[in-house]
Amino acid sequence: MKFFTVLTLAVLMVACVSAKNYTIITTSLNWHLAFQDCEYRGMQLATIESEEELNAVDAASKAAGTANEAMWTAGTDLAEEAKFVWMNTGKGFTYVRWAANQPDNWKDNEHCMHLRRDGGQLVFNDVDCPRKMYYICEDKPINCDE
Ligand SMILES: [Ca+2]
Repeated sequence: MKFFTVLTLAVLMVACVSAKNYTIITTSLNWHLAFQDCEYRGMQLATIESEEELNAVDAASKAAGTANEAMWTAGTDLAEEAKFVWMNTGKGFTYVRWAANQPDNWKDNEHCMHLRRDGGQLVFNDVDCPRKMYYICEDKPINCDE
């Protein structure tokens, strides 16, 4: 009995750290509507917290046939200029791959973070939040505390 309890806990712990499942949504929306739509779908706008996760997004965008499209993530510095956080976790960026000379807050009006492809590689850039583009939803995290 104890063995199975330990086994079950081990399985749950693996589930808690399992790779995120990213879905590319090929409807062009502004950042707030993209955030809202991922929630409506039972997911959340994507967070990218490691190179492995960026690689997973890269694979998902290629699989979706949208490799060269810009895509919203949940990154934003709307609340505090130059302090980028993931809106759905409240956490600061732990991994970044900014495009050259980004973030530049161009015209003092760029507060939402998207991914674009520079030289074949997905990179981060800050752009104006009302801009419409594709976006990435991810499965909501499993609550490991329950
Ligand atoms: Ca920018």
